Amino acid sequence: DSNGNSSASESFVKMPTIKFTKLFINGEFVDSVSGKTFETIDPRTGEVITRVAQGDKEDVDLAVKAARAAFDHGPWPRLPGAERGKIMLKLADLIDEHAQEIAKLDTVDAGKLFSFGKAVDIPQVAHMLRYYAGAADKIHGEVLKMSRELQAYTLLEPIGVVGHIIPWNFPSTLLFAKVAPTLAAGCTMVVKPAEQTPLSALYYAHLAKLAGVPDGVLNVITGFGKTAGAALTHHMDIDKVSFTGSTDVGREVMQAAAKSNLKAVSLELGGKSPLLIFDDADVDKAADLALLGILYNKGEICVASSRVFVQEGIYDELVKKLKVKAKDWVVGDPFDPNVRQGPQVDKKQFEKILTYIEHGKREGATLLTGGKPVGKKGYYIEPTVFTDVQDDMLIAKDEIFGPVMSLMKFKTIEEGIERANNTKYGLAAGIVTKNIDVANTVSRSIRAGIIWINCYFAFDNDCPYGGYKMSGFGRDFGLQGLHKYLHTKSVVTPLYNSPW
Ligand code: TXE
Repeated sequence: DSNGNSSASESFVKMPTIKFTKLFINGEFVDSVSGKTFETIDPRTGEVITRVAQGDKEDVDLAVKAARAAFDHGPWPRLPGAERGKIMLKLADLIDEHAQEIAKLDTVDAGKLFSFGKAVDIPQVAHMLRYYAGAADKIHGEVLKMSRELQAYTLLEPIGVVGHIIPWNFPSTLLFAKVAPTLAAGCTMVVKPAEQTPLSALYYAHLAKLAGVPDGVLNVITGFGKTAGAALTHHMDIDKVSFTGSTDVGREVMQAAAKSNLKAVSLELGGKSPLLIFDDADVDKAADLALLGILYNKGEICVASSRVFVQEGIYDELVKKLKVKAKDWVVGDPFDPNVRQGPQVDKKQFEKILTYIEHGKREGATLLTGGKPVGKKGYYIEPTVFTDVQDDMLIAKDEIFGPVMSLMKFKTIEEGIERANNTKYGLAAGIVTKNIDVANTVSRSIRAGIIWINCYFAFDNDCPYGGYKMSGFGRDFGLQGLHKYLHTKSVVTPLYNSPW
């Protein structure tokens, strides 16, 4: 049925109808210039879902040309903000209407929980469009009080043609965290979804056209990072690249920008986020939070709480709880409403995670629970918890991006802060305590872009979000997520008839 309760209805099909598999350029679905296609795989089974057009440099050139023309001569940047907002609101309504079909696409492409996608992720995308639609007619500069006899004001102008490079872990949310503010700002864009999850972006392109987004404003090039992605970052006619993905590729994106036209860059990269649980915490709740922090979206989330620091007074009790609760965490078909964890996105990610688990064992950490694949088919991994983890072990330092928790013991607040900050990353952190002084001290001492006190992943679209240190720079979401697609222009004129 429409809730995805397959047991309640025979008619619910655990597979979307695939309608769009071609590149979307200048308002049309087209084959790639080379005619090449690539497979997109269902991580539940390892089987091919469909083949999708494989875009490369020539296709990116065509898409950038369309986006450039739409920016330089088209209506989009010139429309009153409220008119852009109206079209965005229409797109939001269409997305709500199609939520079930889109959620299915992300489930078979990425292994994401269907019921969650339908009830949370896709509605969040619609809400994001409404949030930025409401801002589209409130983009204005300021009047400056100059010390000399000058009058000056600032104009906020769209930055131009934007290239968006999207990862596979949140194919919808992370796509619209970029697309929605770019639309509101009056920019035009070329989007490259991840090769693992190309399907929903194409579906959204179709809905954008239906909503009235003019041709050339939103183009989608499906394809690989080293070809289509790199063509965007090296392009001479793109004004900004907004990237979410691995830290290694983030470095390449900056190099490409530097070597080409010095396009603006924003990067949202990896993390190794700490969760600090203090002695005064409710142990049961803290255990739930710690598990959610690492197992939500199968650990494929850049803000996952992959390093859990527990104060010594409650360490043993927490370990006991985690062992029981991790066993109750249901892994299986992401269409099943009782399942809490679907398959990892692909074979590469699956193998990477299992390799890290082997490292953890070899380095001397204690495997409390999990550690093995689930079933014989697909890319499922047991919720895995390591105790006795040392800060210098690989599993405590690298982003694993899977359902693998590292548990560490600490004594004092100072020690907790120091060890939590002992990482090259700085994306998120969590604190569990009833002591407000401890919460305030820790939240101001951790170098990370978002801090959760007595919660984890608590989030809404108006909350800016991004990295410190090697987790990148620039913020997605919130009004900061809009301003990164705007230029500030100062306009100055003499106040009186002065002899300038
Ligand atoms: O990421 P890539 P991968 C981390 C996570 C994961 C690891 C590897 O630790 O295990 O990265 O994942 C495009 N020029 N995160 O290999 O390669 C690519 O096509 C331009 C954290 O899948 O960074 C895709 O669209 N683009 C992260 C996007 O970059 C390139 C989310 C991300 O892929 C490119 C994902 C190139 N040279 C992975 N190479 C987060 N911050 O949430 C690849 N791409």
